Formats: sequence, structure tokens, C-alpha cells
Amino acid sequence: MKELSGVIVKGIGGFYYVDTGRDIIECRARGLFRKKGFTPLVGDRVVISFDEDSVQGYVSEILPRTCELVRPAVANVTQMVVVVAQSSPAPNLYVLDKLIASAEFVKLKIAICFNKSDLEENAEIIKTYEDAGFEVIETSATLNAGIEKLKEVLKNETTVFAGNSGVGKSSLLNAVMGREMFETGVVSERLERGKHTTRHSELVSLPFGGYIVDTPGFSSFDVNKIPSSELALMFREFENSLGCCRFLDCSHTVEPDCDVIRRVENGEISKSRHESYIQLYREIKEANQL
Ligand SMILES: Nc1nc2c(ncn2[C@@H]2O[C@H](COP(=O)(O)OP(=O)(O)OP(=O)(O)O)[C@@H](O)[C@H]2O)c(=O)[nH]1
Ligand SMILES: [Mg+2]
Ligand SMILES: [Zn+2]
Repeated sequence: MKELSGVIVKGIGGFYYVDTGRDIIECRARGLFRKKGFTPLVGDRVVISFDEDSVQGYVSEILPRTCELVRPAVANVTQMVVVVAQSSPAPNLYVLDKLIASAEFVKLKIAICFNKSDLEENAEIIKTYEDAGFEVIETSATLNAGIEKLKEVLKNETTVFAGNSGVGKSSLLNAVMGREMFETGVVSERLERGKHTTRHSELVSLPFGGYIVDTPGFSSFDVNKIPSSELALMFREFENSLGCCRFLDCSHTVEPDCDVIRRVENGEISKSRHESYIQLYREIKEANQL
């Protein structure tokens, strides 16, 4: 028996596919984990026992996780790239800000990719997010533009691609990989063609180091887990205001002498970001009252 370490890149029907850096080895998990109610996840760093004579190995140990996402169910993600189409479909800033807040909550690195620059440039939105302090990448998957910068951002990270359906996540990943690995096109078209779309999360290893996860359609984490009192911390450009409002427990939604609202009014903080904050704040409050 040989012991090897690796990363689970795919899990289907009780089998785990472990990337050891040299090969991908099909493994079963030791019954041990099931007894403890602990299931290996895609993204887990594991130790496997592997018999040279056998084609199958066993996952014998799971190393501690740095984080654990629920949807997609992936462990040890380090970064989220939120993809937005500059037009078609029109950007939904609330969805974008919600994804950003959920990623901030689990302390992921964040980059925002404004795709479809070949159709219509949306300089205003790009500026909003640059000013708020985000890494912004402008791309066109169709024209293969901005892909080198995207690759730099992806290098040596484990990245989930999130964003509404049709914004071009799979197209961008194909451009990064340099081949058609991911299925593109709108869901309805895919169904009409009767093509299989994957429902399992899978890590794809990048030739220049790192992994990516393509998540179909909209994806977000459980934002309702963010305590409403901490939501302001998930909006990085609010930071300088915290502690500067008249009320110590200011919610930054309606209060007088609120420093966040003051900075929205003088244009230092974007109005749309603050609107998303208010909507999310109310959503979290409501969900927690049930
Ligand atoms: N004009 C233009 N079209 C693009 C670009 N990127 C993607 N598309 C098109 O937009 C459509 C949707 O692209 P996908 O890559 O399938 O989008 P997705 O985000 O993966 O969508 P889901 O898998 O449904 O979540 C396809 O018809 C693509 O050809 C781009 O940069 N410019
Ligand atoms: Mg896709
Ligand atoms: Zn305030």
C-alpha cells in the first residue's frame, strides 16, 4: 500500500476522483467517514491509500478545510469571480452585490469580470466597482479579449465562477482553457438539443496552476447567515464610515447623521451599492424573523 496526497476533483455515486498532481485516481471513502457523518467534498485535500496492483484507492484522511461552500458544494475555494455581462442580459446589480457580500462573508478573494465588451461597453458600472476597491477585469469571450488578465487572476487559486445564466461563465472558461471543455449557450437551447448538463460540481485543473469550478446559472451562498449587524462589513467601501455614525448601532439604512448615507449623498459611495445594501439588510432581517 502506498500513501499519496491529492485533491478531490470530482465525486459521483460514492466514488471520488483524486488529483495527485500526476494522475487522477478513482477512490472510495473509508466507512469511517460515513459513521462520523462526515462526507468528503470536491476540493478536499486528502490522503489516499493506493495499491499499485489495484485501479482503485481509498480516501483515508481528509485534511482540515479552509472553507466549505454549500452551493456549489466545494471545499477550500479561495476566490470567487463574479461574471456580469455588460449588456445582454442586462446587469443585475442586486444579484452582483449579493454574491459579493456572500463571498466577503466567507473571506474569499473577489474579482469581477465584466464580459461581452464586444457588444456594448458599460464604463459606468466598471468604474463603480473599481472605485469600491475591487479587482475588475473587462473581457470578451467571443473576441478572446482580456483573457490573459483573467488567467493571471486565476493562477494558483481555486476559483468558483458565479453569475446569472447567460453572462458567459462557461465561454470564459473555455477561452482560459483554450478548448471547448464547458458547454455554452442558454439553458433552454441546451434542453432543446437534449444535451446533458452537469449537475455535479467538478474542479478543473488549470495548466498554469490552480483549479476552477463552473457553476451553472445563478449561484450564491446562504447570505441569510450574515448577521444584519455585520452586513456593513461586507461592503468594503463602507469601512471608513464604521464607528463614525451618530448611533453606535446605526444600520446605515435610514438613520440621521449616518456617515455611510452622508458619503452616498456626496458621491463617495455609489448609490446602487447602498441600495443593494438596504435591500439585503431587509431581506436578512425578514428571513431571521421567521
Ligand atoms: N457577444 C458575446 N457573446 C458572448 C460572450 N461570452 C459568451 N457569449 C454568449 O452568451 C451565451 C451564454 O454564454 P455561456 O458561456 O453559456 O453562459 P453561462 O454564464 O455559462 O450560462 P449558464 O451556464 O446558463 O449559467 C452564449 O450564446 C455565448 O456564445 C461575449 O464575450 N460576447
Ligand atoms: Mg455555463
Ligand atoms: Zn450609519
